[in-house]
Amino acid sequence: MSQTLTETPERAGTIAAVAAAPAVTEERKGLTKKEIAADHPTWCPGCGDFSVLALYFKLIEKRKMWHEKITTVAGIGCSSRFPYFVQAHGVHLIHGRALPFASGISLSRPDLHVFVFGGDGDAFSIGGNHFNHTARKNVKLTYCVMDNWVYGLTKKQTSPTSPLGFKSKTDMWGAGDYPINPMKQAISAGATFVARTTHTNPNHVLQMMEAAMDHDGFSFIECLSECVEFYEGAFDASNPRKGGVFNEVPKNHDVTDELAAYKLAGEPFPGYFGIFYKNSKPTKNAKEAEINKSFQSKVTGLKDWQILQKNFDKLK
Ligand SMILES: Cc1ncc(C[n+]2csc(CCOP(=O)(O)OP(=O)(O)O)c2C)c(N)n1
Ligand code: SF4
Ligand SMILES: [Mg+2]
Repeated sequence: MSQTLTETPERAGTIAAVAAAPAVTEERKGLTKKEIAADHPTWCPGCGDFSVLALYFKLIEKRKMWHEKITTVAGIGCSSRFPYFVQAHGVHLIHGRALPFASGISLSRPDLHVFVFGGDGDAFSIGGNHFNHTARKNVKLTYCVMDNWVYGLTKKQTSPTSPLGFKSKTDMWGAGDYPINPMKQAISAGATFVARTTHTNPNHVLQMMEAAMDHDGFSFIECLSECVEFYEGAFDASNPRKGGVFNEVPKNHDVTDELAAYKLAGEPFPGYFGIFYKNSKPTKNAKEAEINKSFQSKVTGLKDWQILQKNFDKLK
């Protein structure tokens, strides 16, 4: 015969002991890198994605986030393997669909800050549609695109950010399609925080991640992240250690000036690094919360099935 757990004397004893235990008053310590790191990343040695992951760990440590508050979502690609390597809640979703899934988490769990990581292919090819719509809806989450100007996982195809003339398995004679400009696209789609950084400048990446996390709205970071296997040297011109230049956004740039941000985004490579655009407008989260509140006030005291029935009745 089956017996419920509470019927056993041992279980009853445990429940009583837990109830009698004094409240834990000790302040909770932040996580260490060892506690956040999961599997060993399967990226190629030297891949830029390693730095981005290391800086995400730093952010978690610095901001004292605990396991149950960390949510990392990604699509498909080398960069999108990200959640596997973080010892916390995470989703490795289907190609290009990370943002709608992450939006659902963000809207239903206001106590979390959702981070989405992914590649240029995932973000701007198959997921291009979702990128525009999540930006315009101003869903509160941070989207960090690890842009390597190529499809890495599938071994070198032209991506939407590959420059003209880039030779790949899909463009043996060189890419002929004009690349998109992720910064321009983010600004024009309505993102309320738009920043650019590069994996070769760790302090800067962390700074951008922190600012993005603190932003109440859709925050987008384009993080250059070199694919050493299929696009070696792509970003040398932005790396002072390789003879390039790392120019920060000019101090007098007004981040609330959309047109100025757009112009900054149009500068030829290596361009500028930092926050291009930041503005404040009501988030999808705040609007939905308002709708829920007003709806709930109309159905107080009703059971779930009665609310559903009321809705169905309206459709008749
Ligand atoms: C529906 C679908 N189409 C195509 C693929 C094959 N595919 C897997 S990853 C990828 C591109 C990944 O490129 P990117 O997002 O730039 O990531 P990277 O590997 O460069 O980090 C493609 C085309 C797939 N997995 N699913
Ligand atoms: S193929 Fe490129 S993007 Fe993928 S892990 Fe290797 S270096 Fe990184
Ligand atoms: Mg890529």
